[in-house]
Amino acid sequence: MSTAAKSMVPLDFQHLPEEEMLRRASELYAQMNRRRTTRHFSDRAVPRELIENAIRTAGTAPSGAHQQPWTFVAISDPAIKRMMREAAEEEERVNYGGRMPPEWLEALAPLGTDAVKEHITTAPYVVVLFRHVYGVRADGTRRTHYYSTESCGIAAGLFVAAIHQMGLATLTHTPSPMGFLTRLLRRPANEKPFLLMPVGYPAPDARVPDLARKPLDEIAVWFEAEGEGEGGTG
Ligand code: IYR
Repeated sequence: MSTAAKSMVPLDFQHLPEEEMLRRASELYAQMNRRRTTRHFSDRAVPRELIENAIRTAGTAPSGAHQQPWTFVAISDPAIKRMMREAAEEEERVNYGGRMPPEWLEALAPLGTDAVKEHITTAPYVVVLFRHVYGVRADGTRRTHYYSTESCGIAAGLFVAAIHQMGLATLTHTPSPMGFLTRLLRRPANEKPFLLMPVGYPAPDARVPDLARKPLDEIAVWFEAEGEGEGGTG
């Protein structure tokens, strides 16, 4: 075991019986497989504590050199949400009006998206994840960040899972370009907008595209010793 780390503490790890492991694994899969991205939100209020917990969960993500290169900005102020929506829609009108090539528009057609971003003002919370492209030391000098994109991707995944698990809905929205978020939310120069996520209850009449997920055999490849791996339930 490496002894290079300055201070190490014992790992707090819970060993479970295999049956229990299988039960938890399949329950989480079933629960996550019920998650859908929706663009139709209700304006019903959401307690701030729920958002706080989702951000705490996202903040448990592993990160390059444990630099935790993320800031979550949670907006419920209607005036700021309105400004965000206006700026996002301005960019998206350009995107849908020709900045996105035909192939991209074709790929999006089944999702039914357009330049109208009502979810930004309807959802009670909008959470914007900012990626710290580099760090800033106390003396103002820059500190290199490692794998900040991967780290923020993982944190975003945990956030999405947490929101779903608590019984709320979210949408991973990437208005492009996102520079207006830096200005509107007054973030420092080392932070780049990564993802915008409205959070709330789905609208009572929320609709989603009729999509299917790839089955396991299309997303997984195995290298195993002869005779291994036949115990799975497919
Ligand atoms: N940013 C645009 C377009 C868009 C792009 C992808 I890739 C999507 O999966 C969905 C939308 C928008 O938000 O409408």
